[in-house]
Amino acid sequence: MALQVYLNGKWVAKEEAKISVFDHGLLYGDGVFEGIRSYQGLVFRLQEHLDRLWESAHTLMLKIPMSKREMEKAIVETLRINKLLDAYIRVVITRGVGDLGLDPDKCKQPTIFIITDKIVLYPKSFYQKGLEIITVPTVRNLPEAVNPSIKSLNYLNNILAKIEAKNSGCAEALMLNHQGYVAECTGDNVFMVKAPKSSKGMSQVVTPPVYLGALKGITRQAIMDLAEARKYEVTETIMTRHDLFNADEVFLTGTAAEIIPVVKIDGRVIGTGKPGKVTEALLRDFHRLTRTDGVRYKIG
Ligand code: PXG
Repeated sequence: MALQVYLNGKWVAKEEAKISVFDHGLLYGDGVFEGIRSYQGLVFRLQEHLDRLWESAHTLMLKIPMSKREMEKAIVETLRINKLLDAYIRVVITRGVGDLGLDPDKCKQPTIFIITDKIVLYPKSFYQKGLEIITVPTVRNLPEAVNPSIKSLNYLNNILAKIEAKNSGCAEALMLNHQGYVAECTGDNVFMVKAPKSSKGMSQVVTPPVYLGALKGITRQAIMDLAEARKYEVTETIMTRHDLFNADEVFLTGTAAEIIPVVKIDGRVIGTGKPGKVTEALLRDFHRLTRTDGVRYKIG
């Protein structure tokens, strides 16, 4: 059976899952989305993803015409119909069909769709050897212009950065904010690890505060919680490229990537040049968490 897509309250075959060329999601990037994972029949942090989706929509004054509970049911039903236990879930809400003008009030009905598909994992070598990333000229959107906390359909800022990274032979870009502080990567948050300050101390796990221009990542929060459980010193601190260059470990977090070690930034080797112990411990903890924590569903 062809993959079934939830589209405005119905399930349709992938080939039939089409939207209007007058949809403002397409014409203007006017809409919001979430990327969610399920692991062995458990949807990871679904409530957090729905909360963020509703918050993004609220800021855009886009009223989602269903409740979070109904959305949860629609997501789980889509997974069941497609018999997917390990899945990537994309939930999209657009402003809907309007005319050829910006005015969102002309759009009477938001478009809602849910795609569930097999998860495409990053190459194993990223995790084993670590990633080389590069700082790109495109700065992260100003929070005062398009706040990076809104997970909107406007991803050109990130796509420009991704193109620049790939032009330089890197798979991921480090993005700075307009003041030159580290913000995040194109689809992942950034962390650094510093060795304990004293022999009795614990490793420090540091990530930039979201107000500097980053998405409040759900994986980011999970990692901060896991790092705290390990008694690491966890802080949200402003940081520069210099801080990252001189960190003992750097890693990225995101729904698709989970945790990816970074071993080189702008030609500078990070730490030993190999994935670090703290990164590996947190990745193990995260894998355990995804197998125990989530909204459970059954197929068949
Ligand atoms: N920053 C940005 C700009 C993102 O888009 C993250 C950080 C990490 O957030 P989460 O909540 O996922 O930990 C994201 C999330 C994809 C893909 O297909 C991208 C994301 C999520 C899922 C899939 O590249 N970005």
